[in-house]
Amino acid sequence: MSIHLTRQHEFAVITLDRQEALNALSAAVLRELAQVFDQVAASDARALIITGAGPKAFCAGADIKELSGRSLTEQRRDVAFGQAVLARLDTLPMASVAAINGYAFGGGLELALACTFRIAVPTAKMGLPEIKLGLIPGYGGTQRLPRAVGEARALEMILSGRTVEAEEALRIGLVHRIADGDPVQAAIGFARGFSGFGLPALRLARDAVKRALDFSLHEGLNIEADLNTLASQTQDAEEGMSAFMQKRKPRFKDR
Ligand code: DAK
Repeated sequence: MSIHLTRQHEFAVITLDRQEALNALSAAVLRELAQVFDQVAASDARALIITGAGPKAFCAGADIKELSGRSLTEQRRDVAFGQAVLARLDTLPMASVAAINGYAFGGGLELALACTFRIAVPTAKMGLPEIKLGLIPGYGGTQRLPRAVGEARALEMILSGRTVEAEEALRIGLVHRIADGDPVQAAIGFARGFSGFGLPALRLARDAVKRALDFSLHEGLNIEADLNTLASQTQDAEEGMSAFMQKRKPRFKDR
């Protein structure tokens, strides 16, 4: 197994562990990841942390050794499968945090971009270098990077394939924080900033924001109105507002 699923306190932690290939995403790893996401979805974890094993890499991308020599149909099928696996992160009941502990290139950065949040160690190096291989990103990079950092910066990063260091990544909004110490512990600390709230409201808020750029402002506002209405019907909303009025801490039950 190249993927380990563990529990740290109330959090699920996925560790990519193919250190001999800098945790590159082979087809087998992607299949394992899909299964592990299902396990996380069925668990009571308050958030998911994803990291890489070893001192060097979060994930050095798709496994380059597997990328050539396949038919058009096979390539198209595989790229669609990889996209679907990463898109699953948006449908998990809980938010996800990429704890970027080293290199995050190509598919590795795309995995991090598919997470709700990203935290990087000060020495992390990130980029979408596919252009140097005569390729372009295939696991969502051309779509999620501009949503994170804007079209101008995304075009520059993708067309040059250049490496971005942690400080720049923070400045341009590619990562949310730089880890002070162990990246998984930093990600857990970050997740504690939201993990006590009710999962339904967290999920609805994430969905509303994630869908914002897919629609016009008018349509987006309609989506927000619908999701806001859904949130207002939960028991957690009842509890949150009662607790406020009774000047006590709310006890959310994820209902
Ligand atoms: N795939 C396979 N093996 C990799 C790898 C990768 N992405 N990255 C590193 N490795 C392997 C190396 O080959 C080496 O193995 P051995 O030669 O020792 O057997 C081992 O990991 C250690 O790597 P290095 O010796 O190179 O380590 P360094 O510290 O010197 O350099 C590095 C670290 C991260 C700078 C370097 O390894 C590197 O540049 N790696 C490649 C990074 C990269 O270009 N990543 C983007 C991959 S492209 C598609 C689906 C998806 C995609 C495209 C198409 N379809 C289904 C159509 C997406 C593509 C990508 O993600």
